[in-house]
Amino acid sequence: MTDTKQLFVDAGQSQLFQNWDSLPRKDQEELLSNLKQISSTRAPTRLLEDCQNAIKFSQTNSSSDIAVDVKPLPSTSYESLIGNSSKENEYWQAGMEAIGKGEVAVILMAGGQGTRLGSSQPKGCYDIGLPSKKSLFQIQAEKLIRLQDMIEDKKVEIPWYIMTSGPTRAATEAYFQKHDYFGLNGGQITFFNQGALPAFDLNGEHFLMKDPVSLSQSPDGNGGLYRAIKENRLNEDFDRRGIKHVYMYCVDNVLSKMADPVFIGFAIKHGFELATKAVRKRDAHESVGLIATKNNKPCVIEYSEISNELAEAKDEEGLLKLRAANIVNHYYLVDLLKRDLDQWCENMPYHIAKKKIPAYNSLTGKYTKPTEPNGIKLEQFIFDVFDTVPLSKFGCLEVDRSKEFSPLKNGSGSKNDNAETSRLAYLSLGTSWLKNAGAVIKDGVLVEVSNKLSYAGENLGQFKGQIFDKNGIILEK
Ligand code: UD2
Repeated sequence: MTDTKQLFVDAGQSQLFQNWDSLPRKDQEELLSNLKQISSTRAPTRLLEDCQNAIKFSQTNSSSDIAVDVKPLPSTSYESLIGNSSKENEYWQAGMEAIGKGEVAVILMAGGQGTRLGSSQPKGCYDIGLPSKKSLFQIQAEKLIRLQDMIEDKKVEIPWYIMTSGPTRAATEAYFQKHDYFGLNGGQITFFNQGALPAFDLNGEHFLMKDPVSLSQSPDGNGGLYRAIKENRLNEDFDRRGIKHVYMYCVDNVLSKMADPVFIGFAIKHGFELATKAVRKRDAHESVGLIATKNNKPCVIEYSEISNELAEAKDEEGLLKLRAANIVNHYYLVDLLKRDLDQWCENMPYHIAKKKIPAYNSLTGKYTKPTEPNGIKLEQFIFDVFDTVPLSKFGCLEVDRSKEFSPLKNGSGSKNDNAETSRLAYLSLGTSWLKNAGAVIKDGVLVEVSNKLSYAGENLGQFKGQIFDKNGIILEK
């Protein structure tokens, strides 16, 4: 145990042992065990180096993105479904064929703590105010159920891997158990944890302490998915189940098309190893990453790291030069995950977020609840591996925002991306499906169409001619 102490002292962290002699033996052991657990994933010197690199990256990045050669994706890697559904059926068939052969799995990233939303529960449990009161998790489960039902002549169970973090794991798992997995077979759902990283002081030189025996830690970002796949040996599980294609998505998007056969078929038909979805950016400063190329390699420039200049840059038609908004919907060929996972885990950069982090000061023995940012949290971004894939193997499918993207990010009373906008987007989409199926919807009326009944607007012919003249109706299977 003393070499753990030495490891941290040698890394300039003697502040952790300021009160060592006055700590009871059990607290000394608890502190060392916590430090050993952290250093077993990454040496303290490496973590401090990562933080310094992230600080440098944040200082240079937004000013330099004009300097590097940033361009929209070439047409060979970009296709739009907006007003162009000619290929949609072909992609749908290819995707459904893969799902029918049991080759498709879904990975959900649900480790975020939803601080902007202000909810203490995991985001997936959130009730966005639908007449049915269904949560995001239930809506996502019901889309899987409908998709499984559409596979003819055989029972297919689409494996659903749910990444949680320390703060979201117990509540998430308990929620699914309480609701008996919303009608799915519990055996097709795998919960796994992403890693955590210590927090640093503002100049990145010292780890912050949470209390006398532990460091302040937070989830390692959605890019922690790759290390979590490795640590939880998911690639072996994919092999056991014969999975070849992974659909990965973000918990807070109520319109996310679980295991989307069109998207998977798009990647299969083009032989893409990695693919992502995009919607048209709403305005120059929407909080979304922008899918582009940097020095001819695929990339996403995050909203928190882009210069105003580049975010507002227009092309010769007066449109935003970078308007392919990332919606955290990605496709991975499992062979790519197997081939590149280790180097991704080794080489992915860290990004900094300056936060107000409650901390214990070992010098004064006092706890602080800062009103201004007092520290740095490091995180990895899931899309930081895009540049390791050649453009010929990378695809981006532009989809209709009204059908596929309405994120729940902000608390009530905010301008957009909140429970109200999510609720309206979900109800409007279901109502548009009914109209297309020939139902008569009175002006101003919204109908909730359960995804167990319809995945993307199919299977609603029975409502042709039916009149819907009041709100609050729920059409269940
Ligand atoms: C994400 C995208 C941004 C844009 C926006 C649209 C990234 C890095 N940024 O920004 O480009 O697409 O969404 O809505 O993807 N998560 C974890 N573990 C973590 C942190 C996050 O699982 O440690 C999950 C989180 O539960 C959510 C997703 O990753 O499902 C997005 O996370 P976020 O809300 O932190 O990302 P945001 O909105 O800053």
